[in-house]
Amino acid sequence: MHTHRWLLTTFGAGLLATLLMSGMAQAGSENDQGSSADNDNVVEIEMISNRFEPEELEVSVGTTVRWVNVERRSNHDIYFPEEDIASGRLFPEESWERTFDEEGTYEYYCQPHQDRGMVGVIRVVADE
Ligand SMILES: [Cu+2]
Repeated sequence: MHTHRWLLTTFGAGLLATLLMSGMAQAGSENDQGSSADNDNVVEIEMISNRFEPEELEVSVGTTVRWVNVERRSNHDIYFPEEDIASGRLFPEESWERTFDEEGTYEYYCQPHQDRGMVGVIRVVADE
């Protein structure tokens, strides 16, 4: 009885620690100015079939965008040439986030597949 409960607690804590650590590993370092305290404001973009889905996205200021690689094997990255911000390679099931704290148009692409049209744009508009 007691042993069983202890095991559950230990496993739970280990799982939590793993989740926390993987979350930290994924958080970008260059783009953390705004630090996304409000995590409810997250919009996802999938990387699938060498495309960003959706390719065009409009969000309000303060939104965190999360790119998720849902491919079976291909890896991709996210690169913002104007700011020289890069995610690094994302393998299947990996993700990367960026919080947008300023209005503007943010064009990006996948460096390995830019010439195949793997491009996207985020439009960040005022929060009303
Ligand atoms: Cu790609």
